[in-house]
Amino acid sequence: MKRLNSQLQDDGAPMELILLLRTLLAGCKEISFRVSQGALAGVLGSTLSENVQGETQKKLDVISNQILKDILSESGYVKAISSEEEDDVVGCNPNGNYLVSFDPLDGSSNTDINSLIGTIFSITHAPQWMEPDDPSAFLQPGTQIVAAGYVLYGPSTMLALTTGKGTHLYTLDKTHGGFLLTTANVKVPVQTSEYSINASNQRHWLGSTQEYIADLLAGSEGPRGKDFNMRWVAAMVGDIHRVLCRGGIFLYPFDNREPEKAGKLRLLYEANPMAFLIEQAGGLADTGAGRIMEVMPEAIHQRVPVILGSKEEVEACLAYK
Ligand code: AFP
Repeated sequence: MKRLNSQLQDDGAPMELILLLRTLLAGCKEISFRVSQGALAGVLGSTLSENVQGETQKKLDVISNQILKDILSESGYVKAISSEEEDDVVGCNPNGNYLVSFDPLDGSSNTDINSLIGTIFSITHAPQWMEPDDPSAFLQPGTQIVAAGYVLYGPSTMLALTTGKGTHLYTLDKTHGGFLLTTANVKVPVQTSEYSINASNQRHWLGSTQEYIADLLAGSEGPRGKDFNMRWVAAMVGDIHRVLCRGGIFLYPFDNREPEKAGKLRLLYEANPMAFLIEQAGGLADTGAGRIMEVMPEAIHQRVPVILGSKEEVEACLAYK
């Protein structure tokens, strides 16, 4: 099986980006080990602190964030990082050529129930004009991303990665610590009968979302003329991995609980990297008002509504106004 380096070289990735990705993934391998230790290593449960999102931090959130912050800041390749777990950007090497945004442990509400969690990351070029702690440099649309992916800490540790030449899936061979290519150029089926949404928020959705989901629920007796199935992992990495592997539509749409927040998911380190992976696999990724990757960020923790997955199903959803 092909190793990660070989695929990245075939895709024309510059050597410095390959070295940065290897560094980031070395951190993810350590996170994979810490996660696998679970209760044996005393890493479960919550801390007494909240992050900038107002969420109680899990011990593994803090551990994962520190691992990535340390390994990236020491690498020399990175000018600054932005993390879900950091209020502000963290300046690294003033001469670094890349910016890295990441959610160190997505789905952390799943840590204490041994369910799916993962790391999501997005890499852009660092503008030469920026000071290392200048957040404005991160306010680039998703179309500027040079590499994006996630590492899923599941029964096997898997990497989904794109550098703009397709989306490839790799599996960590823990015998020698390498990520081996297990699916090249994965493609999202254009049609699906599977949707993914937290249905407990139904009363808060916009009317168009309520109508769309109601028609899915009506199944073969309704206007769609076929039955649908539903899945919700409560970890974006798990739901998106399923969509990449067998199709589907994933929605975390705008809802009225906190109208000042456009949705729950964060643009820089959740929505954009997943949108890049899905688009490179032939799917669509939209906010409901336009392509996710064309949103011009206004803040590093900005949230956006997310509707992404199988092309024809996303188009069907967007037709509800
Ligand atoms: P946590 O990391 O706080 O568990 O949030 C995970 C997440 O950002 C995303 O991965 C899930 O799709 C979504 O939130 C789940 O949200 P609900 O808990 O509202 O279903």
